[in-house]
Amino acid sequence: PGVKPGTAVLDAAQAGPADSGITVEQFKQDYRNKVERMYGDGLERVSDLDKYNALVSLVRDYLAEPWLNTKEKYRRTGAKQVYYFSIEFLLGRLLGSNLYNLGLNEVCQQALSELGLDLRTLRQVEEDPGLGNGGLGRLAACYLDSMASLGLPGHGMGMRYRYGLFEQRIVDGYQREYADDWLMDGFYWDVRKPAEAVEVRFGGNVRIKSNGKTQYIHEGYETVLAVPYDVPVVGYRNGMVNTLRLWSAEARLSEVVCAPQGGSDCQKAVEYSQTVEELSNILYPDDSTYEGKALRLKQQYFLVSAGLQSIIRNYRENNGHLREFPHKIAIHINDTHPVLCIPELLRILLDEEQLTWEEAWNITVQTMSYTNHTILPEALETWPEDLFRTVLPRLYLIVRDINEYYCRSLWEAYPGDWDRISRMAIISYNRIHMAHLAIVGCHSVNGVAELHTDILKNKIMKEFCDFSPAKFNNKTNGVTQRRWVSLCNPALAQLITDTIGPRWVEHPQELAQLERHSADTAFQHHLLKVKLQNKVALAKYVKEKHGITLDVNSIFDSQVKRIHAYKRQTLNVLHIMALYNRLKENPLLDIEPHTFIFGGKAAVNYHIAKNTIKLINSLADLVNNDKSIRDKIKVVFLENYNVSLAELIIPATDVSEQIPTASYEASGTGNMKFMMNGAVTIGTLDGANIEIKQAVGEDNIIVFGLTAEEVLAYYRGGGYNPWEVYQDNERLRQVVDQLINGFFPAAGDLFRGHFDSLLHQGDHFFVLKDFASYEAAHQVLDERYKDRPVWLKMCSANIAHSGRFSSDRTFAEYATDIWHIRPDTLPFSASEKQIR
Ligand code: H2P
Repeated sequence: PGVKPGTAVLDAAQAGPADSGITVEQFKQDYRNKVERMYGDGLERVSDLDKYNALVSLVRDYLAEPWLNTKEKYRRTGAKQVYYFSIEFLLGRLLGSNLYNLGLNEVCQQALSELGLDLRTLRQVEEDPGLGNGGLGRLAACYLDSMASLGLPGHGMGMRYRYGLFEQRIVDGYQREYADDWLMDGFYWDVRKPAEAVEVRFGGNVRIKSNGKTQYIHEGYETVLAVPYDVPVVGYRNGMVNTLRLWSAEARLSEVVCAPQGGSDCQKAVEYSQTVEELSNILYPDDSTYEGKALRLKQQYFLVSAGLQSIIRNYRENNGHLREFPHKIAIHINDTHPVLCIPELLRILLDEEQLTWEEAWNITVQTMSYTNHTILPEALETWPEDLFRTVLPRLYLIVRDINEYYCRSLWEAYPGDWDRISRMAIISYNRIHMAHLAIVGCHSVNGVAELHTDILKNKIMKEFCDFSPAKFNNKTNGVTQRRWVSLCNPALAQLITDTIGPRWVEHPQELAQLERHSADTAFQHHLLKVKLQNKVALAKYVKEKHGITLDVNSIFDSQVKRIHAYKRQTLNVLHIMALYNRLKENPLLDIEPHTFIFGGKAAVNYHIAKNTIKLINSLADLVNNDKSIRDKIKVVFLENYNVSLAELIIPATDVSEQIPTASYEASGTGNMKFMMNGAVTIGTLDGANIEIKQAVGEDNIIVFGLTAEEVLAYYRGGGYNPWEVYQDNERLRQVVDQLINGFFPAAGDLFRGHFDSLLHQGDHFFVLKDFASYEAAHQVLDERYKDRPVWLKMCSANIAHSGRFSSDRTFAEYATDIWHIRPDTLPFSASEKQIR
């Protein structure tokens, strides 16, 4: 409801040559025809939604041929295909990116404008698809863009959630969760493929039949129909269109017999269909109950089983025996959610293809690879053995066998070392450890930044790494410069192209050429103008949506990401409180005016994170309404952070807050997006921040706080004493006390949980410990900002050295090192590259 984040429109020059083969005249004609055929009405009489839908439908028509050609070509060349399984794909709006990648943006903009329409307005009609939540899902979406743009035969496998995660609304400062009804007006990008639906089986029992060869007969199961919806993934001006396949759970009601006496049984059938559809209703259903856990497990199996069945069906149509499978197919497991791919592929190979265990196991391991995205214990999924056996009885037996074989090999390597074996087992203490299963069943295990991979290898997964070191490798994350610069910040993209030419869009490492211009006054002047223009756009949105007036000449300082204790939004808040206190003491204090921007969702059951949102909003109320500080600082929490909002915030930001407790943030990807848009990072030495520092040099980033090594050393020693820090630092003591002493007049005891966790529960995330150095880092930042040429040089250096953080680089590494595929071997001919 209400105001939706806007969209930038590319400048004509930046859109590059019109290589689509479609003229403005033709586009206009096609578009008029499309509207008339779809709605039986003229362009002048249909709504914006109709206009948007017709435009999507037209773009789909244009990309149909390259989509078909790409599939044909894969068939013809027999190229090895990669399938990226992920529980999330945080796509963002697709109209802009598809037009851009098709090379149609300029033509479309011109055609619409000649028809009296505005592309920007129509792009805003699009709902953000509710298919993801945080960095994990957005990374998967960046990878889809890079795979297609690099010409790699790589596809996504995901879920089509009816209601996404949730829509966040802020009511009286609190997060409230509403169903994200993103499909309400339809989703015109995907194609439903009912003929390719497959059945997924749950529950029942397994009968073992032994006449010479042991057979496993699965009986008494419940069947759910998995219906695929295919979304085209358009490569950047290369004629390639890959596929993201999204699965939806349905019941085949036509096969449920209604009793002749009618009535109630039909009612039951409808109710049954609702329980079936529940499987694909929501991303990360609440798992605090047994039923919730079962639903999550079923959802994961649903994705995996449907995805693998369709891959194998497709493989069979084009290939011979499944022994060749790993030479033709690579399956990538994004985090632990799709780890069931391993036992499910084994099940198919053993029970349906009748391969021997050894054959089936070798094929599986050679096919599968796994990325770990976090070391947080709660995210390394485990399932109660009983639940697993009940929901997936055949897979349970397979996992038990894998565990037995594996433990036997461990026993051979470490005879008598029961402790080690039980720590490394897949099943131990009645739980099934999905990360262990992933390590055992994949030929490659990678972390997402150098430090993260080191921590996996030397701490979290050390024993596994000692046992099979060759599996472990690092692939530092990346983001696509096409969405995260060209599309969201067209003015900056234009400036870059004017300065170094257009090749950076496909060869982001060429951004390094900007370094030569970073001290150039004219370049700096333009950069400043671009930033200001983006700040004005964000300020306009904030005014319309939240009624808050922002000072576009202040420093825009943003922390936008999931709300989590380790990401330390609380540290940011405490620092703002201290700054506010200083201003109250001395209203003439000479500080740069600041706008502190927050955004992000807290998980539904994560109470302290939800209270952090309330804390930020309480602070915003206090600060924004206090005339005595003369607007020196403002605080805003932007509701319902999503990709579209990020596209508005990131280009407008001066300072990028990347302040997790060192060792916890596996990589971060927001840090890369901000950097590409010329923001300066204030951050801890964690995740990819370390590599950003290496890339930009220490003068162009502001680091503070404990290192990962120091944090881990404290943990080994049993933590630290926050009381000492609290006693020693008066400003800190003041803000910590203010959490509970009535400073937030209406809050009562609301923030006692924060207070206690900082002082009485050992401050697990070192907020107090890092406070002084964070405050000092902010002071350095202010100093640098005051000297505008120095600051702008820092901004330019960040853009210039962001090429390494392109997902094109990351994906080329995955392709070569893990999947052993090369960019499409037979490039499309010039005529094939045209869309018509
Ligand atoms: C996670 C990690 C990030 C990482 C991202 C992608 C799970 O994302 O925490 O450090 O960059 O995966 O690898 P997030 O916290 O944003 O949900």
